[in-house]
Amino acid sequence: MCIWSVSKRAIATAVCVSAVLTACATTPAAPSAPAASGAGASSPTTAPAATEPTTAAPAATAATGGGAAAGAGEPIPICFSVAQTSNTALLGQDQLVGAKIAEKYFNDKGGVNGRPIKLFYEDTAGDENGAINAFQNCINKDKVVGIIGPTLSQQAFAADKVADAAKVPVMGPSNTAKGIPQIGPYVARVSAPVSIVAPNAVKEALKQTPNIKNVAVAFAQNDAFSKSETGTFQNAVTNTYKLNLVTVQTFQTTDTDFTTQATNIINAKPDLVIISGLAADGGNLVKQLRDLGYKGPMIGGNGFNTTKVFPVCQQQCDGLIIAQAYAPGLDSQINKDFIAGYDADQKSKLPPQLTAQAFAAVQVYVEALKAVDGKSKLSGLSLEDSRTALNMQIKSGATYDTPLGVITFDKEGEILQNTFYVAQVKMSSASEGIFNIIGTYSK
Ligand code: 1QQ
Repeated sequence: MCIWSVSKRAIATAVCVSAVLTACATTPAAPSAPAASGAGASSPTTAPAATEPTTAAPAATAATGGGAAAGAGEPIPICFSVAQTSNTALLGQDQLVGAKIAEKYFNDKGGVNGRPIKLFYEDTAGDENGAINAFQNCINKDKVVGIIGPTLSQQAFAADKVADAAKVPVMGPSNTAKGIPQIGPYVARVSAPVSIVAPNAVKEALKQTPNIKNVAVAFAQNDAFSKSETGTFQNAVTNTYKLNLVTVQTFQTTDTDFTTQATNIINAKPDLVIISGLAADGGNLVKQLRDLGYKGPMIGGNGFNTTKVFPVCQQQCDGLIIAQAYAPGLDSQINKDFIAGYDADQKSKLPPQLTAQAFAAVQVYVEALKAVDGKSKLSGLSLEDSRTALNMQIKSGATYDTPLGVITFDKEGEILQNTFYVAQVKMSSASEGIFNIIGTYSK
């Protein structure tokens, strides 16, 4: 259903209603749920420069004492370590909002069996060294029971190893590349892999434009997630849908001029363009492709899953198709509570995917810690034992009713999630738009 049912009507703002209704006239209806996610954005096209030092911190060592083991009434320390600075902050800002809403929400509900949680916000900036430094602060300075972060898979492949070696649980809030849970036994993720989520976007594009034959692909070759995602997209194009891959263009996440790639793509005369990059680079490529005259359908990968991309590609974001792991219309109490928290904080009832995944990551830690504490009081466990017990609990097969739906984790820490979505961007101005849900895929 594209139009809100009565129970969902409360989550449509006036500006979004008109955009959704316009989109309804031109796009197929989603089978069930949600109409749209992500309200307008007003951020600049580039995030502030990194301010955190990137020099290597001392090697991680397993901290002893304090932390979760401290007095029964004391807060339980958890690290929320994502990109607050650098271009990656376009994505990290969404995550911080979700974490802050969750921290307040779960503490208002009594925290972990009466003990509040305290989130330590360590900035990873946008690269591997930033993430390693931040994780070392979490482990050795903040002495947390577990870490949520980092923003990028590219960072996770470096920093998660540090946490794993120190036997500190890591929950990836947005790491979607192949191989993340396999980094080590203390790693898990709440962000479903691109290998499952991304192909739905190709299916939706073919539904809208059945005569697509020739496909151009572009990806950021210095980014692990983008390389993983383009592999999935290229496999869907050539093997699943037997389409022609007419050109594969590469770029760097730091690029701003995409004249060469856009020209090469247009010269290859594709019926569909698929881009795997991050928000700033990917958004600029979309804009420059349109500016140079490409008029056909476009798919953006998970790096576009933020309203912060709207001021980058501006009106030219319109029509972009993006697979998502969250939709605001999910009809559950926890999702309604999450949306109410988002509305109170952001004055919008359409939280984006990264915000929902961050909330879910905090929720999983709170509920897993409650279960651990129920078996043997955290205040009686050493910090090391608390970390190990938290990790074991996450991988025990327990389920969590989150805004992403009911989820669980396999023994390797891979999320098992049932429902995914495909959205299409509908811009209402040069900087404001919504993700209008056009497809729902349940396993
Ligand atoms: C990854 C991603 C990013 C684009 C999410 C913010 O999926 O790095 O794995």
